[in-house]
Amino acid sequence: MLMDKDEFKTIFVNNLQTMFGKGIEEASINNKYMALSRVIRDCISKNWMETNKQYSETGVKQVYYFSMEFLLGKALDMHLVNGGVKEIYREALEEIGIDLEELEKQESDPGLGNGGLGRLAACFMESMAAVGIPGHGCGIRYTYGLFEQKIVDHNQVELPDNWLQDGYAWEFRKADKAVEVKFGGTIKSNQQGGRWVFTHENYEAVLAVPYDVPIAGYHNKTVNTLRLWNAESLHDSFDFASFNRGEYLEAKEYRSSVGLISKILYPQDNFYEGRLLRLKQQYFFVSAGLQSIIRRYKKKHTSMKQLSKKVAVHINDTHPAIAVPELMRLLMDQEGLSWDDAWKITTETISYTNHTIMPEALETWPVEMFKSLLPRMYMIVHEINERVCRSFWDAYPGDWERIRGMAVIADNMVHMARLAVVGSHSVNGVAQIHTDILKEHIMSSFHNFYPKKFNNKTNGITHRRWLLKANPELAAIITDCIGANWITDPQNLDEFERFATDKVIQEKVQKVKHKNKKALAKYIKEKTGVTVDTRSIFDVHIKRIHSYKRQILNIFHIMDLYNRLKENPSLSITPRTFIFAGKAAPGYYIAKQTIKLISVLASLINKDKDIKGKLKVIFLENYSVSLGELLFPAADVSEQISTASKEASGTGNMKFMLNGAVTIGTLDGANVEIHEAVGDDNIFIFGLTSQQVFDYYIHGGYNAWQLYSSDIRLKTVLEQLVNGFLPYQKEEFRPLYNSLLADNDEFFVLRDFDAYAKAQVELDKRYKQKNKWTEMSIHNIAQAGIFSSDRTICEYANEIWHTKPVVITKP
Ligand code: DL6
Repeated sequence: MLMDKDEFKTIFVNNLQTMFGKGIEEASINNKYMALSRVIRDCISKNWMETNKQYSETGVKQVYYFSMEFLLGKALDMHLVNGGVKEIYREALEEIGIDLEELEKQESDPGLGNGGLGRLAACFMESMAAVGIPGHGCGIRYTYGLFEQKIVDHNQVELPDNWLQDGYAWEFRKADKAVEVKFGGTIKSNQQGGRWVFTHENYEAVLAVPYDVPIAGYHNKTVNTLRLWNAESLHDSFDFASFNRGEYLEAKEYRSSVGLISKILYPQDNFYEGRLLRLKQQYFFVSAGLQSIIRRYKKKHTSMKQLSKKVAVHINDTHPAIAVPELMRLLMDQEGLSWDDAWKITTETISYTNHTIMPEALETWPVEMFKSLLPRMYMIVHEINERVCRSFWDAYPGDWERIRGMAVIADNMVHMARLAVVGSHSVNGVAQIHTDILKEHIMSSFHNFYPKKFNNKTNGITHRRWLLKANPELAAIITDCIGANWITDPQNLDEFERFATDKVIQEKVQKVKHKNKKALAKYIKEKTGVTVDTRSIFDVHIKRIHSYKRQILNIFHIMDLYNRLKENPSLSITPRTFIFAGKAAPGYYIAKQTIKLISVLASLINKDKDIKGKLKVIFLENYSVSLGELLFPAADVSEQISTASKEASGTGNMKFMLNGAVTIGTLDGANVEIHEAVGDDNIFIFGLTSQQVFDYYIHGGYNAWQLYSSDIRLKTVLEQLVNGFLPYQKEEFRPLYNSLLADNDEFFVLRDFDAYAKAQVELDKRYKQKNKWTEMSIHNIAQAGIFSSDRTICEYANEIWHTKPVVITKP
């Protein structure tokens, strides 16, 4: 990076001239943003080339992280922070009358992911570069990211997210690295020289063009690559032949159908919808990615047999599981290897992470669809299935039911999780409890058969984005107390523990929290018109809207609190601002109703003078990485209240604790490990355990009606959903009401209500002791180090990928 202010200014001004033909006076804010990005891009490019050169020269093993989603967030500020130039550039720009923050607002926030899974992939990319792991991403360059959410008349409305509209400053189109991906058609096989040769005929070919995004490390020279593939027509130039034959219109149609492949991100989180286009997207980026990996590998190696020593392919959930048969195809059909050699290399190269136990998220494809879209893939999957079923049979002779539950093809469906398990050498869950559930319940037969494959890698977040960048003033306090080592070695954050009872530090931490709350309050006012009390508890529930995440439990507690305040306006509670944000999948009716309920409730509560401003409810629209960066630093309370066993890990919980918010949560996902890290006194744990939840599922005995009838608070709030209490059409929330009573409350909201309400009373009491609360807050920050994705990435590197950090030396 350029460290000299004057040199920076000269290059910046020069960029304005060469890129836009303008001087500072005439240039628009966007011109200035682009010129600044170019300065950084050019600096990074030098390190990028050098990184690739050194990777190639040393022949170090490369990791490729295959993911359908990378929820990156904005890049400019992160580059400035990681490059250590933010203050220098801010000052330099100020000297020429430019406000850096105004330029930062110009950047679009690429929403190429739905939630936790995509954001995890982005944190991993940042950590790999920071730690020095030669790790690259492989994904899709969606023209439209996750929809933009607006709330209109209490309803979620989805608008397209045209994030590429003004261009994306951080991508490099590499047309010369394009590859062809084939769909449909037929496979002809014949024997040549004693081996089977397969030829693909009458297929539809699509051109996959990579757009590379540099991922730079923190204060080092490593720049890894995130390669996003764009689908293009093979014949983009005017096709005179087809025009002459009168087929021009058809050709145009082909072009638009090809473009569709990388056009949209499917907006479901933890939910699988078996669309043909989705399967096409999966094969498209996996095939393109693997082809380019093999092409690169072959530049240095003549035998494919060393592939797993030089390359690790990691698949982020089952979405890229087609990598198993595709790598087999490339090794056998293209490279001429035998089945056995190809299988050994494939399984040694690929590893798989499972991110959910929700049955509705498990991917299975109808055999007919799979076979006609990907005929060669089907042949290979069929053969894999035959072979693994034979080995299952040897282990469990006669146990048909078990084998049916493990077969890759069963009941006329291709089971992608099973394909991922059999085709990889490592299968991991994302928090200890989740891995245990995989081993003991969801994948117990596989665990029994392949005990050594299963392992846990608890998720993490990049503390550089989520603390150093998002909450710079808290970061500065920490650095003043314990030095800056925590930035590269986050476990050092635990040294901050000894300041937990230091009154001076407590006061500083309180001041920063209050400042962050003021910034959020300002944003809330701008967006919703509601004034919130910055001395109230900021109780924040931000994540996808999903029944298992139980936003409804939070809402019921708010309704009950409101009822009690109406009955007794002088009730002694600490004023509370309940803040929600999150998107609902467009076709997920109950989730959309949940948003509507929050919004309607907010309109009722926020204008009720009787409760003297003690309660406010806010729904912030369009939750994104950028909005998260405003919300986490301002939160006092982190709501992590999913039904135990359902949330694989959660990562929002880690972002909150890192910023000093205290968790109220169930023993689910990584909450369990957060609880272990901070101890009973620094977290509010309540509710059913996952064992109790499983007991209900297995033995029955849950009766929502009984809970409704025996708890007057529950009876009241449930009736308020349907008796005209809410300022909306009376029957609007009947389906929600029915899901809790007629359908017997699948996620145990009623069962956990009492425990949740009690935990909230305890929380309120503790918040009143200001310094005690801050002490809790500091404990949380100090124990957040183990939840850094640097730790997670090192575990993946050591235990799964078997690769080591590399120090990139000066060009
Ligand atoms: O592992 C990242 C993230 C976890 O933190 C969440 O708990 C989990 O719900 C999420 N899983 C998915 C699964 N989607 N699919 N398939 O998003 O992963």
